[in-house]
Amino acid sequence: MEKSYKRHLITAALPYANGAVHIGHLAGVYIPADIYVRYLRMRNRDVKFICGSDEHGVPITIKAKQQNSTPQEVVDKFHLIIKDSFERLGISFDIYSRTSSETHHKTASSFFRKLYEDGKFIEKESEQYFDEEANHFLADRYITGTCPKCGAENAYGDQCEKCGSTLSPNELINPKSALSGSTPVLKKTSHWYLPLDKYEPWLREWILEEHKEWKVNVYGQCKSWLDGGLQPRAVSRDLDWGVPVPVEGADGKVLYVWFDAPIGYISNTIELLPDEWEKWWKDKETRLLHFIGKDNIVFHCIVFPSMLKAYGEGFILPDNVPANEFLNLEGNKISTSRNWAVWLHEYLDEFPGKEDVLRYVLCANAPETKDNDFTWKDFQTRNNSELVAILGNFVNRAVVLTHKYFSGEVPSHLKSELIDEDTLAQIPVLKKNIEDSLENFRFREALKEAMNLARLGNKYLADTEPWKLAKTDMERVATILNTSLQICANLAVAFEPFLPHTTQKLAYMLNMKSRNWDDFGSDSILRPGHKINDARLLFEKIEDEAITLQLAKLEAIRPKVIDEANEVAIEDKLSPLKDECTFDEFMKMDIRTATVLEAERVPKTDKLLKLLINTGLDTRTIVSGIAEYYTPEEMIGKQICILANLAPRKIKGIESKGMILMAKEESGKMRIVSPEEKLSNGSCIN
Ligand code: B3M
Ligand code: ZN
Repeated sequence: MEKSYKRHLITAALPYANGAVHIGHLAGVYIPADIYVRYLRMRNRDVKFICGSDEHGVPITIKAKQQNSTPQEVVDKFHLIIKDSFERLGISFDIYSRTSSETHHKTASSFFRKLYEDGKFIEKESEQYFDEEANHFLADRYITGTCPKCGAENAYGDQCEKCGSTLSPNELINPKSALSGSTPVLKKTSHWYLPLDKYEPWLREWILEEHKEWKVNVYGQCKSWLDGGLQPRAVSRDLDWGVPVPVEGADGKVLYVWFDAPIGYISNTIELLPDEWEKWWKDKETRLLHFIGKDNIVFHCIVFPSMLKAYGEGFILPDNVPANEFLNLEGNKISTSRNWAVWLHEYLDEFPGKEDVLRYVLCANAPETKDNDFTWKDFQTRNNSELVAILGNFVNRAVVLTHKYFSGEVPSHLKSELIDEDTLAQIPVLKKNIEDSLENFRFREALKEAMNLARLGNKYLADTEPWKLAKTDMERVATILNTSLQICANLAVAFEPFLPHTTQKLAYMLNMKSRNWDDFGSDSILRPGHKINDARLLFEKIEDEAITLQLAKLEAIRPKVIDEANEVAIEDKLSPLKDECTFDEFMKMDIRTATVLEAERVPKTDKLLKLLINTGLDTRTIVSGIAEYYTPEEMIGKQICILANLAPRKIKGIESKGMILMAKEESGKMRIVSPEEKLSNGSCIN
């Protein structure tokens, strides 16, 4: 926050309304964003916190199919669950709207329309998978197949969940339609593309030169995307759920969800501030920040900024995109489909009044620089030995003793000793540390420093022991309790961004009418004679039973999750035997010898070689993912074996006819398979 901005526009990733929110989402996105926003508000900054449900996209249509309902019913249900659970947790959005809103449809539609009219898109015909049984084009997520990178089955057309690679449907081996299970065919369709490649030089300059301060994980991901070369990206889809493409003759086409969703940030701002939204999006004195998870980096750092740039008319760009890594649960990746998750709405029902415990644990353990693990044991320990034993205990002792010795009135500072001054002098130091950490998105560190303030109070009471002095030296007791209450008042400010329910209780106990960040650091927030309210416990111990119950819930699912993990482990060594195939099925495969005539790298990829080969029957092109193992020069002249009757596939726009046989070792090393002695091209292998 070095530059001083007039206002801050903070967005948090729009959750997909195809499911509820779990602890992974919270730790990665919503808790850090909320802490930051509450901090800015405490500092009297002009800030708006924007979010809403992402209600388009294929996952929602898939969910509707699975549940035998409609996409609208799916989003209606989850929008409410998500909105309500965020509210209960105290995530303080200024607006939580939804992308099915009329405002959003209008905004996204006119955004597209302007880019279209300004000639910012290219229109391209391509071949896309089509399910002939269902009579439907298949979006990426509707196609599953074998991952070309790691060999995992059931990779999606846009991503392999096992190895994390971004894929395009044409790369999948043995594609299958998720609608009917049939093998899809390629069919021509026309779509609009945003030519990201044109924005590459500008993006390089803007990110790699001007935003070196971005988090290492974010900067690194951007750099690798940019170094890999950007390609035009389709912004429309053949689908019947979404914002219709506002162009004549585009029936059956909608905006790609990743085109419309980020525009949702704008639409929701418009809905919140119909008359002054433009100043929030176009005035250079607005600081825009996107809080997201690591899987959304490319969309927020590369695609959306390119869209805004293409639009022109002075849209600001994000000043920072503090993305987090992932949170695991009890040693395994959170899996929504297997229910390996802690769902926010369930937590809130099962742990009433413990909203801040979850906020605390998820912030203390946030996956800021690497993936982290949530365990129920750690949850219990942090509650019992930190929140209860340190923060709660200190506040309770200070308030109870004040009632006991001074009938609930803040006593005066009557007799100072060095320890009081030394203790109070620590507060501004801790404040400075909290500010520095927060401003650099180091929320765990900031929370730790806030906790150190409570530790300071505890130590002070333990060192001064006012309960022992009460018989002999009431002036010292008055001073000690005054000092302790000042620390309590500082805690009510320091913890506000992190634990808003708790600080509200604390402020009520201390009878504080207002809390300002500017007061934080002061040794006289509470005036002598000020009346405080009765002590109430801020936190309760969490017993083993509650934890056992949660663990039992997970244990019931664990076998499934473990099976999967084992499968992965075995596959990592040797891939399991495939399903049996009949002699006839094998004989269908036409495997032959061939010789490489020409070889070159496929531009902008690092794995692919384009080979021209002589099969004896013809000369043809094959694109193969062997560039990591062979240079083009090494390949020329080599005799290889190919699956000659594999249906042609387009890879990076090149038609590839056939597949080269390769042997792959456990370690990942690959070698081509050749006959022991050179044979004439076209010799059959069986
Ligand atoms: N709904 C993906 C996600 O929740 C997506 C974020 C949209 S932000 C514009 O990971
Ligand atoms: Zn994979």
